[in-house]
Amino acid sequence: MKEKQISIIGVPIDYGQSRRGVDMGPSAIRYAGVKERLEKLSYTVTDLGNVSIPNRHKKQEQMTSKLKNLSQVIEINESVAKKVDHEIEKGSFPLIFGGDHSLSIGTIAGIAKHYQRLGVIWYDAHGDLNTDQTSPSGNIHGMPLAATLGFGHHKLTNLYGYAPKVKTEHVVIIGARDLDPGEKDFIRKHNIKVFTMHEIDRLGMPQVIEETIAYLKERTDGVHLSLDLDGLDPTEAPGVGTPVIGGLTYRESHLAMEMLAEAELITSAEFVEVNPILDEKNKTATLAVGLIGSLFGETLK
Ligand code: B3U
Ligand code: MN
Ligand code: MN
Repeated sequence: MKEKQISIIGVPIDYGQSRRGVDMGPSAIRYAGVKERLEKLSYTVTDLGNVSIPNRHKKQEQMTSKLKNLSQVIEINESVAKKVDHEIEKGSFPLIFGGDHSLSIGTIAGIAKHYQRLGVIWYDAHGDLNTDQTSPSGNIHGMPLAATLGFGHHKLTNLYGYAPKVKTEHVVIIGARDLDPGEKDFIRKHNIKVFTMHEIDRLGMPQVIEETIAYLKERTDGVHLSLDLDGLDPTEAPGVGTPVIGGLTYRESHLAMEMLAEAELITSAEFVEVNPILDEKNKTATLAVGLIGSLFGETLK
């Protein structure tokens, strides 16, 4: 990591999906000692607290579209974008904790305006490439990557006043194993670079990350890591809303983070979908903090 300043931003959003408890993810990650862990690596860490979340009871969503809680998701992500934008302006590395994955619409909106060609690594069991047309659930956490690439509901794609944020050829998905039919069509049509579990099993994580680094290094001028904890296997990360069997291991994931640290590729990052209510003794948040340590060079120092 080139920046020695890290700004932590919590986004306790749960409006992008249907299971309660993911709003406590940022607290769980803080409780697992993330700030101290990074300070030990001699970073200056500022915890900016949480972005404020509109009350569920005060503001009942009228179902104007099939997207669930659209107005709340928009409102929250506008403030996420603003906050992240401001921290990059100050020269700090934004490190965001979720909350459900719909928050990426806001983080990437705030980040991408600082780059000509922002790259994104999407570490996830899912593609999050649904649109309002293809979504089987209406849950916006299944749509943030599509929205970032300029596809889907115009209020999502145009968040923070511009679209698209990222080009389809600047994305690498790692760990996918639960893709909907519309997402598979999207991947084929736009030729998105995806390492499914099939490819990871065949090639091994070292080659997958080497290829990812080479691919993004030659095309992009900054890389955002969006890590959904459900990319990992549910035995190691049980505290997630939509676990999918057959995921990435603890060791593969640490190796991935260490290789990214060595390559000095990552310019912003988020760790999302931690749900402490579904967890076992804060195992998933503790795992997230371990991965953050590796991403910031713990094993190199
Ligand atoms: N693809 C499904 C399920 C899903 C997406 N992201 C998560 N689950 N975490 C959907 O609802 O779009
Ligand atoms: Mn996701
Ligand atoms: Mn996921």
